[in-house]
Amino acid sequence: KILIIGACGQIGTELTTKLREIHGVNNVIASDINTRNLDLVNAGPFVILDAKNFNAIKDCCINHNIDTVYLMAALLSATGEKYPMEAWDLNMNSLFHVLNLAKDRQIKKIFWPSSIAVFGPTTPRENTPQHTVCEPTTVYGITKQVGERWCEYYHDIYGVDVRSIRYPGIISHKAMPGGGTTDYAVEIYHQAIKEGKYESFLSENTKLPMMFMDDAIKATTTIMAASKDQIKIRSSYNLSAISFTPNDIANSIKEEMPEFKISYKPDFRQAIADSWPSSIDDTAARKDWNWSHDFDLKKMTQEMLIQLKKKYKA
Ligand code: VAH
Repeated sequence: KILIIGACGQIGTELTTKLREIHGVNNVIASDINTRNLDLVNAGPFVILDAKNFNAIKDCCINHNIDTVYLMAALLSATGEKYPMEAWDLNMNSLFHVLNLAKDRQIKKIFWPSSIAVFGPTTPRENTPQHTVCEPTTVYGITKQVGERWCEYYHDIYGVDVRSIRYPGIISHKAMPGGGTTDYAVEIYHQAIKEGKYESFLSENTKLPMMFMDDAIKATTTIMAASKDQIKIRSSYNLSAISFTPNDIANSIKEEMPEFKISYKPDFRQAIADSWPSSIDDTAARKDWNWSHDFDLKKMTQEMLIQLKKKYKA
């Protein structure tokens, strides 16, 4: 059976739904530190689980006959800068717990998300290669860079089947993101519907790698369904779909809502965004396990506005 740790988060929420569609509701145990998403809690098996508690995770895996874990709990880039030691504690110890359970053969397979945050100001910014300089300047990015090193080590030394992808910024309408730097690209759609305007905390020409949630979920289920010999990279795969600036996303909204207005007031997250690449080379993922994205900016904007109009008009 499958355990999702951090199931109530932005990705966890949609990953849980998709995995239940694929594997059957009762074969996917959702878990989080609290019951902040009641729809999810009531949609299938759910347990309260602290990702920092090794014995709690181990007992959960034994009690529910878990063989695969998706570890989706983490403090993201903006929150990590406010609470560095908490971000290190949660992001690293939760990973060690599941890696050690796999080393002890308590579980068989792990998915662990990395991020474009592993790259830093000295990384080539355009079409960032799979293997390149990674000198992250955020706590979150440091935890993801070190986490990748440990994933590769546990695979090479202990034969642990852990798989990982470097998510770009992810845009979705079902669950809000929590404390990221790319969150502006989610908030803008909500504000467009509610207020017809949005004040962006990133400057208008801040180009970042982004992806619609459906593509992120597709990549996650695809890499986990691939055969072991297809997975050539055991640190984490670059993954890419679209790259855009706040100005680009505002223009794509104006095509659907001509009266929409955007303004700019960069805050502390601008420095985080400036340390990240503008676009990513994901040739390896496309070659090794047939990755391809479906949503471009126009299609994503249309889908986001349709779904959010339903949500706010409901
Ligand atoms: C963040 N959404 O902003 C996350 C992600 C690449 C960005 O890691 O921190």
